[in-house]
Amino acid sequence: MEMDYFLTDDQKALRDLARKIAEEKIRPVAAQYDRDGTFPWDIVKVFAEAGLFGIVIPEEYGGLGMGVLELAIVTEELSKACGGITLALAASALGTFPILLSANEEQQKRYLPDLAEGKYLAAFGLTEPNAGSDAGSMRTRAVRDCDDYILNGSKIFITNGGAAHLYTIIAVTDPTKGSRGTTAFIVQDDYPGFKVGKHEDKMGIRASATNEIIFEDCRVPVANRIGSEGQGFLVAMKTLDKSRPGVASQALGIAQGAFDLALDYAKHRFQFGHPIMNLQAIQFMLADMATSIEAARALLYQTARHIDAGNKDISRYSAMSKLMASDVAMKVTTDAVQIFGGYGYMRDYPIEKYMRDAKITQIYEGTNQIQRLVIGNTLIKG
Ligand code: COS
Repeated sequence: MEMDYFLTDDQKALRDLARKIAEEKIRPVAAQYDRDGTFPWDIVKVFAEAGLFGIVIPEEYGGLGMGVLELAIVTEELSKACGGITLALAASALGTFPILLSANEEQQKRYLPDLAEGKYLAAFGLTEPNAGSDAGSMRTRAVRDCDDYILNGSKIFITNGGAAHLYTIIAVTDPTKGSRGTTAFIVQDDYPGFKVGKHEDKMGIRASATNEIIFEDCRVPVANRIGSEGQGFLVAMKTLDKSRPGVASQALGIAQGAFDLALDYAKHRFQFGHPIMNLQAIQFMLADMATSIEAARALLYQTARHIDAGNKDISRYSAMSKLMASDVAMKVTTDAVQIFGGYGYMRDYPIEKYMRDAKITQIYEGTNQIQRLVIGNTLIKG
């Protein structure tokens, strides 16, 4: 029996819906998408029809009006089948958070209904070639010109890049003020001067689009500025505080998916005259895997509840949940490959993909070293 996390009937129904989509729609095509590295538009349609793009969007804008916990539950379920395909949904939520958290009513009215419907996808643009962990050192410039800002520069490793229609972009409006001189914008892909650059060929999450986004004198209306000038870094940090549990849930789903396959394999693989599950060496590995997965889930669900309850100072727990779940995912998927032995290393078997997909969760939305820094800073400040 699964651990009882005291989910409501609505949360259980959403979990079951996501589980059904994962098993019926995603699992059968996961290996093909991994091989081809193409974007899963057919699955995006399934997500949209199920209303999943609206999970965290208020009902008044056509969403389900739910929270970080429900988004985590769905992301986890979908990621059990494929952590890459799931990102089309999770990265759109990441791109939507700045609008949800910091945009004005007019902007929310203009954009949230279409995002909730899944009519188009969103993406988040913070990272640059020379501004990764040191996000505050970004160079993309936004210069005011009457009723527009003119953007120049580029953002890299943008998840949903090229697939999304809406991009929440952080750019420098006052280069003398460091991170306090940055501003957030909603940029549409049909604005003049918006270009999609290099498409990345990745180790894992290959069904996810990762692209460079280039701004060449890209005109963005002042009406699309989120908050006031100088608040860009804050918008980004508040976004990451809400979205990092999403990475944790992706990592958790990848770990659980790999564990389920490894457990099944251990029960059916015969060596020395009996299933390898009878060997304590294998049992102990699976016991450790199951324990660490459950611990990561408990921290994630409690973090999500803590955030959804409207508590302030959520950075610490958000970072902890991402740190723990992604480290668990890497360890569990590596051990799962080990249990499969030589077969596990072969692409004919589904397990090595989980290990490749897991790695990014320790890196993006802040490396785990940055998560420790964020946690450490909250410990210093008390
Ligand atoms: N919530 C609200 N405010 C925050 C905040 C948060 N979570 N984190 C930082 N701030 C504020 C600080 O309080 C500070 O405000 P003041 O200027 O008023 O003092 C300001 O933002 C700058 O903070 P800090 O000095 O800590 O910034 P640093 O440049 O040292 O960087 C880290 C902080 C490392 C945490 C930040 O750069 C970061 O998160 N990097 C990783 C980026 C990342 O996750 N990238 C992934 C790509 S996005 S998918």
